[in-house]
Amino acid sequence: MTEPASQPAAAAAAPGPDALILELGKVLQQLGRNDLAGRAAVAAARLRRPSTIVCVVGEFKQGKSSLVNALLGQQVCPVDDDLATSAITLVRYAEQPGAIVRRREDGKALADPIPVTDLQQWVSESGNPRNLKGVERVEVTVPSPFLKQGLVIVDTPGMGGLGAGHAAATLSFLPFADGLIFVSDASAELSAPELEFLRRAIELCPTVLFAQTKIDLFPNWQKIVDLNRGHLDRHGVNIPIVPVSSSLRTAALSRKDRALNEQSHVPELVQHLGDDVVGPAKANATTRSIDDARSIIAQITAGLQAERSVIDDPANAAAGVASLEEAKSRIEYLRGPGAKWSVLVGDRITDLSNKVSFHLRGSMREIQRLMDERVEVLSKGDEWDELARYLQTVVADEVTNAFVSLEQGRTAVRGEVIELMRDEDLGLSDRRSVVNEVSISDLWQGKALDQVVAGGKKAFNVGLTTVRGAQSGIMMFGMMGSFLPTAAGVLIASNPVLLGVGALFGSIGLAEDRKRKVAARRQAARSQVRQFLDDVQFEVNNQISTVVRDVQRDLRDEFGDRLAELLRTFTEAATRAQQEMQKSQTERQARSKQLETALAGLTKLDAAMAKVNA
Ligand SMILES: Nc1nc2c(ncn2[C@@H]2O[C@H](COP(=O)(O)OP(=O)(O)OP(=O)(O)O)[C@@H](O)[C@H]2O)c(=O)[nH]1
Ligand SMILES: [Mg+2]
Repeated sequence: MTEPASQPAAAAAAPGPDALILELGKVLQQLGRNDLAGRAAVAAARLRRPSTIVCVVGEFKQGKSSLVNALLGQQVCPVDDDLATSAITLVRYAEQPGAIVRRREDGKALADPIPVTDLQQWVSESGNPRNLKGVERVEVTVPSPFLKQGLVIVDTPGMGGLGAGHAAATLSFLPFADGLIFVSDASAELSAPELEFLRRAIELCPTVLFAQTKIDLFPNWQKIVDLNRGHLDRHGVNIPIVPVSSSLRTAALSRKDRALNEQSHVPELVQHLGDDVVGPAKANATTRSIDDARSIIAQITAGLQAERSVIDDPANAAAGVASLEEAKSRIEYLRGPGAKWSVLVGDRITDLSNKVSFHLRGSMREIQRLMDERVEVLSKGDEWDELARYLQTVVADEVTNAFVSLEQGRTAVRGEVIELMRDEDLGLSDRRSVVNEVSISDLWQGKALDQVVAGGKKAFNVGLTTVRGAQSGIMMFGMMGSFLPTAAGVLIASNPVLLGVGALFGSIGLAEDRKRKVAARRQAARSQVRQFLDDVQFEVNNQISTVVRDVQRDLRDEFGDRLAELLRTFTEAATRAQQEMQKSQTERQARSKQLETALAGLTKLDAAMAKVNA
């Protein structure tokens, strides 16, 4: 049932990136390098299925959950006239259907597996009124072919109602999404808040699509689409509008009715997702995977070349082996806890964590000050509502900034370590030795990757490109869950403290003659705001510590693994060279020939890969 996202161009003569990496995998197996073959397999998997996050957002009851189901081709997210979606739901591919509820109980983070059929009890207002169960998000896996290409679809609670709370919370994770489907039904034109949301969303997310839903229900839908096009143009929002009907799509799928499927326009939306979201993600994944594969080739080549130069130059064999041993001990040292890079990771990550927390504390204090000023002149209940919306928005902005800074900081630290690794090798490369033929420092590739930027985007977006998509650390380290500030989002969107303040003021104007009462209420409002800011800060700081711990561990693992591979490469080269030196000249010549062939094969493979990334 799935529509192919973007068909590759007609079969070209040159082998594609998949085939090249597959071939490299075979070579590595033959060389007995299971460790590197494993890394090549990861690169190949990323190529086949680059992870991309697409969020489905919109006001209440516009048909978001229905659209998610229509895209999936099965009823996964609960839909109803009165059942409002109340929790963020991530849907991704797996052979087996399943679901995990992530929630808090007495401050403890829980992850409970539940049957998919029980979703309604967790993600809807009726099953979990006022989120008493403390759900932060639900992660669902389904074997839907639509998701197989690596898409993660996120169904979100409707915005509105509670003020801008949900909108603000949703905006706070948009920097981490690759695409956004904004949903508004064809019953009416876009409202002012919807337009305002879209205007901000296009600054935070690279691809925004507008799905105008329920066109089966509203015969006038084309007129609404035209009016909305005008509104969007006037607001400078240039995004595709796709009119869709989830009901027609569902009917078409169950009746296997092709014409009806076209009429639902859902295939058009799928096409847009393929071209505008999955396509670019695939391109990024290809660049990364090929770069990874090439760094493997560089390393293997270095080992084989070192061995060959020892064999070919028996007079200098001892010196050759000695310099290989030196390379080994240098790498051993780098693997130890005292190595500069290891210390640097620890220091920089601590600095980063402090910097982000400090900034957050400062901005919360500033928000508190501004709020105090505004509360001082507050006189009506509905003014409070507006103020609360403002508060939620600025707080969500600061939470977004904190997470974006974390990811940008991670990228910077990684770049710095790569730089340091290159420098660490200078001592070796200065010496005239066989290992010098291939400098170890050349093996630290990947810096350029961190500087991948999308052309033509706004300056802010350029900074954000590193935090999302298949090339980002979030995906690389499987940290998507901890990076999406959903817990903070839930807190911002539906904070009982904030909701209480509205009631405090009521909707009646506060008469001057009740001055004392007014002062008391203002005082109460100020302390409620302080409580809210404290709660958010506490929650975000908790998440920052988790993320920082993960980042530090993953960076150490990444470079530790690379060093272990390198050590093995040079150890094996030294051992084999020594063994060869014991053998006859004919045997040595045969080995030299073998190495020459292997090296020629690797050079050819590398050249083909270079072309892919050119
Ligand atoms: N006729 C028709 N009805 C639809 C369509 N899409 C959604 N609906 C109906 O609209 C209502 C709301 O749909 P949902 O998918 O739950 O909307 P939602 O945006 O997820 O709602 P919240 O999560 O509560 O904000 C349900 O009664 C759906 O059956 C459509 O394409 N055609
Ligand atoms: Mg819903």
